Amino acid sequence: MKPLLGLLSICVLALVFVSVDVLDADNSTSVSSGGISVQQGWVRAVPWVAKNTAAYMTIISSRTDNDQLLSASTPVAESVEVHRIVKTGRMMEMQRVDDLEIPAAGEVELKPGGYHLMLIGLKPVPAEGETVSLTLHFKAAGAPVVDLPVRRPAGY
Ligand SMILES: [Cu+2]
Repeated sequence: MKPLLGLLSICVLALVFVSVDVLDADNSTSVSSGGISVQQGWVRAVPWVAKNTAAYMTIISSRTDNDQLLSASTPVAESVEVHRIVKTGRMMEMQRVDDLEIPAAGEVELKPGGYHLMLIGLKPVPAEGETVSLTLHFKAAGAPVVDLPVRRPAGY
C-alpha cells in the first residue's frame, strides 16, 4: 500500500506543477484593523497529501507605535506559526518567529523565501481556488480576519 501511495503522490505533484498559473488581479485581498492593513494575501496550493502549507501577505502599518503579530489561526489547520527562512551555511531552513515586529508607519512582507505563516496540520487540504479564512492576532491592532485565495505561486 505504501509504495502505491508514494507513486500516487508523485503523480499528483507532477499534475500540480505542470500547468501554468496566471496571477489573477481579483485575488488581491485587503482588510484593515487598528491602523494595520493586510494586502495581497494568498495561500500556497499544495497536493492533497500535504500536511502543511504557507500563507503570504503584506502587512502595512499606519500606526505611530510599533506593533507585533503574536499569532494567527484558521479553521483549516491545527496551528499556525510565523516562520522565516534563513540560510545556515548552504542550507535553507525554516525558523519559528515568536513575535513578528510590525514597525510604526512601516510594512512587513511575507513572501516565498522569507517570512511566512505556516499552516500546520491541514484538515483538510484547501483546494486551489478555495478561500481560507485566517485570523491575525496583533498585540495592539486587534484581530482582523483575512480571506485568502488558494493558488500556486506565480511562475509555476
Ligand atoms: Cu514554514
